[in-house]
Amino acid sequence: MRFASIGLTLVRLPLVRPFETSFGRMTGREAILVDVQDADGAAGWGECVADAGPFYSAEDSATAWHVLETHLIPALLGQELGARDVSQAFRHVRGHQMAKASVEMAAWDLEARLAGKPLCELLGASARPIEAGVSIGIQESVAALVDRVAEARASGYRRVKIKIKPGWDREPVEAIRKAHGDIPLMVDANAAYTIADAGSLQALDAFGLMMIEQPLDYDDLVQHAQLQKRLQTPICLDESIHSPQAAIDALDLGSCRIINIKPGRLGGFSASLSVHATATARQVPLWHGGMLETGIGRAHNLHLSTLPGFTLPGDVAASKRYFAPDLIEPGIDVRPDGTILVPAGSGIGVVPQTDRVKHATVQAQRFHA
Ligand code: OSB
Ligand code: MG
Repeated sequence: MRFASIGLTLVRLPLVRPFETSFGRMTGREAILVDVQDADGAAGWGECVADAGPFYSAEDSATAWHVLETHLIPALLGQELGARDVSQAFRHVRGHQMAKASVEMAAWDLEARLAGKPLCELLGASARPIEAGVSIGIQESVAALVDRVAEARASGYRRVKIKIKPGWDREPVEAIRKAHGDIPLMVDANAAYTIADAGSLQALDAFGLMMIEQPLDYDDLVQHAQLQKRLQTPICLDESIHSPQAAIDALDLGSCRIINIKPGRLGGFSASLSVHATATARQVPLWHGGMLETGIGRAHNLHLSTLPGFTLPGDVAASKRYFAPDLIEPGIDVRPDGTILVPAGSGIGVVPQTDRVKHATVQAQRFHA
């Protein structure tokens, strides 16, 4: 495929409910939509998962826009490349995985559309229903949290993840176990603890959690390995797995027993396929993470989730939990059995609604070869 033009559109959407993690409270979501077009005007879509501030990782929307405009888009325009080669074309740029992933994933969508195939087939899998989990933010009270878990269960979701931080860990977990029994339950700390807090994390061993996600610092592997030795509950790494090599290092060191794959965090699908290969070769369970994506990024996530190594329910929930309305129509929905169908059709199977994008647009620019 030849990259004739690339468009960037920064959108800002209100969230249906505020989402609070140990790193902050989000009431809206920013995203850069990327469309890559060939000379005939066929388009592939991607979504940059960087948000307004550098709180989950070092990137934000402004750094992503800058790196896309100044370094990544010029490396692609006019080039004849397959989707598999795009990440190589970005090798000279260090870091900025979310910016890289947004355009790399758009290239995968375009290549699949040009081949008339669903994206999951280009990725080496085939459509299957995806087991959906929910991620529930920190609430104003334990009672409110217990109610949110009840709603998620009533909607059919296959597992519940709650956000924790020091002072909001043992009590909410205990309350959920009391009210909801032995449901598949896990916690995500988003790097809120230090190794000195090992005692309060060990206290969670009593509750039979599926895993504790990213308890320690966002780039740490060594202390996670020390902590894992002291915990019965498996550690799952999210933030720390920023590259295929980090996944290898984490498993060699014993820093985690489960990995969450987010293509945005890893720099795109090629890097995600590499982590998938590493984990499946070592029989390490995988699940697909989420970044409060609009329907565009959500569709990408569902296609990647069809790969066989994704054995645990992912953070792939229905559109209506995030945006009303989503940028795509119809939105993505969860079925009563707690699974989500991969959008059918070629590529990711969805395109954004032009009027909704226009309404949400903050800034837009198109670059030509
Ligand atoms: O750590 O998994 C995370 C959302 C934004 C940033 C980081 C994370 C999350 C979530 C929500 O947990 C996942 C989702 O529902 O999209
Ligand atoms: Mg996480």
